[in-house]
Order: sequence, then structure tokens, then C-alpha cells
Amino acid sequence: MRKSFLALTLAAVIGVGLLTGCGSDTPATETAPAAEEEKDVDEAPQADEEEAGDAEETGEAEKKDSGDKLVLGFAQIGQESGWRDGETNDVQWYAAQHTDTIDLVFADAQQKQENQIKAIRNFIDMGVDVIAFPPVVETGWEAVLTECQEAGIPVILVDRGVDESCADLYATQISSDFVWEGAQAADIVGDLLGGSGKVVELEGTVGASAANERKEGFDKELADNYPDIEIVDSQTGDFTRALGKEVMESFLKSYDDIDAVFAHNDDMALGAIEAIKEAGKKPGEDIKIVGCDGVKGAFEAMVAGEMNGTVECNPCLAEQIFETAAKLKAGETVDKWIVSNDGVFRQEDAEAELPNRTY
Ligand code: GYE
Repeated sequence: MRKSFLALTLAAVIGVGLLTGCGSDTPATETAPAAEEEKDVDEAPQADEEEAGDAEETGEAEKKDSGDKLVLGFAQIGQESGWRDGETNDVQWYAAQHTDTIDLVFADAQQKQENQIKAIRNFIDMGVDVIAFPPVVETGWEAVLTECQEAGIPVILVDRGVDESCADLYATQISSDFVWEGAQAADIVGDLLGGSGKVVELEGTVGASAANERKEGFDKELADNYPDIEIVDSQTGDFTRALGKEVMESFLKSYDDIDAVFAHNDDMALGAIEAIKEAGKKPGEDIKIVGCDGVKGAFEAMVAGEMNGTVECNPCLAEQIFETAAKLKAGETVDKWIVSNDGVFRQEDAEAELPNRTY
């Protein structure tokens, strides 16, 4: 009998390296080797994941009995970006630091909404105290969120939102303000281009709130304040470096006069840098590049003069997530939107800031 998706993907995530949280460089958890799709049941290493996986196999979840501990089910999207890995490490690191009070059940949905839904249903069957997840896209959550509500399990949306129809079905959202981020990026681009030029946009995952709202903020700010800057094309790179590069290659073939790129995350910006170099142009000079997230790689690219700016999006949410979850378990009400404090960084800030980056 082989493990179902939940256990396998969990094992794979746990295998990404020694865990460090955003607040510390201290390794917290020894990692198990990454599980591959074909590995047998016995090779899956983590107790919590095995419970989740067994539940899938039998169709019946084992109830979690963790005494007074806070049991949190976290249905991660996947591993599309350095930012996402930073968030995962922070959540797992924090839980590992607080094993006396916290029991984390972690699932990796491998970028699929159906897998996130399956994991959430599994958490309901296990009777976890609180469920937290970053909705990969905004729509399609009514049914499963209603099931959470009927089961009396509060839900924390982490780092992305859902559409208005689900507004009453979750307790709180802990995330950045993506419209603000997009507008900040537009101001950097507007400045760099002296108010006129041609821009291409690399969008995040289609249907994700982080993509929709960054686009909304960026496009509106340009239209309102930089009427001579034109967005000549805008396509999805799915928040990945590989697709960011591929889409940038096709932009470079279609347009020979691109002045700037706005990438909805730094991974796609780093992919665009590769494409620009391969096309014989100088990223950061011939074509200006601005991203979002504030990952280490973006700061390194800025120090190398190949990227011009990034708008931070804080993935270090673990402490807030677990503290909020504890309040919800205790029956307290919390703010509907807990907004992260993010910074804006330009090339000239990068060298001084690089040593401070934790993800
Ligand atoms: O910007 C990106 C990612 O939802 C805010 O998802 C998050 C985004 C982040 O993979 O890199």
C-alpha cells in the first residue's frame, strides 16, 4: 500500500533542508530525506504527516489527541518560490520551537487547489483546533470553508485572500496589502524611467489574490501618475523563476524596445534577468527590473547591478499565525485583516540591507 498525496508531499517538503525561521539562523529540525512519489509508506518520516496520510488511505481520519496543545492544520500551496519556502520554513521552525504547546499538521498541496481542499477536509476529520492556509486562487472555496464553519473550526487565511462571497466563512486573513505593493512598484518604475517608456508585466498565478491585486495597484498607479508609461504586454509567469524566464524570452522576441519589467515576485524577476542576459542586453541597465517579495536573491541581483528594486512582502508570519490561532481556539475575536508591515528597497539600499535578509 502506498501513501496518498498528503503524506508524500509532506515528506517532500520536510526534506528541503535544515529548517530556520525568519527570526533565527539556528537549525531547528533535522530533516528527513525528500520522499519521492514512488516511495513506500514506511519511508515517510514524520508522525503528523503519517496520520494525515493514513487518514487519506482509509477515508477515515484519526482524531488528533494532543491534550491541551494547540493543533493547527496548515495546507501549504507548494514550493513555487523562494518566498514560499521562506514561509514554510518559518512555520515549521516556529512549531519545532514550541512543541510543548503546539502541534502542527502540515500538508503540501503541490500547487493544486484540489489538494488544498483535500488536506483541509482531512484536518476537519482529524478535529484540529484551527486551520490555516494560503488560498492558491481566490475562487472555489465556499464548500470547504462552509464545512470548516459547520465543524466549528476557525480558519486563518495566510498570505492570500479569497473572494467576497466567502467573507463570512473565515476568521481572519494575515497578509500583505498587495494593491499597495503594486503601487509602490509602479512608483519605482515611474522614477527609473523618468515618467515615460514601455513596460512589460510578469503576473503571478492566474486567479491568485497576490497577482490580481498587485496588478490592480501597479496598473492604476501608472495610469494615474505616469500617463506616458505604457504597459505593452502582461502575462502570467505563475510566480516561478522558470516561467518568468520563458515569458520574458517571448516578450523580448515580440518587442525590441522594452524599458522595464515589473514582476509580481522576485523569482520571476530573477528568471527575467537570465532571459535578458541571454538576449545580449544588460538587466538593470538596458532594461530596468522591479520585483516583489524581498528575497535574498533579489538583493544579491541588486548588489550586482542587475535589478533595480523590490517591494517587500513579509513571509515571516509564523508567530502571528500561531498567536492568532491560540486566540481563536480560546474563543476570542481577532481583526478580520492583520496586515503585514512591508518595506520598499531600491538598488542603492541593497548592499546595506542584504545581511539582514532572512529568506
Ligand atoms: O509573493 C510569491 C508567492 O502569496 C504573497 O506567493 C504570496 C506570493 C509571493 O509564491 O512569491
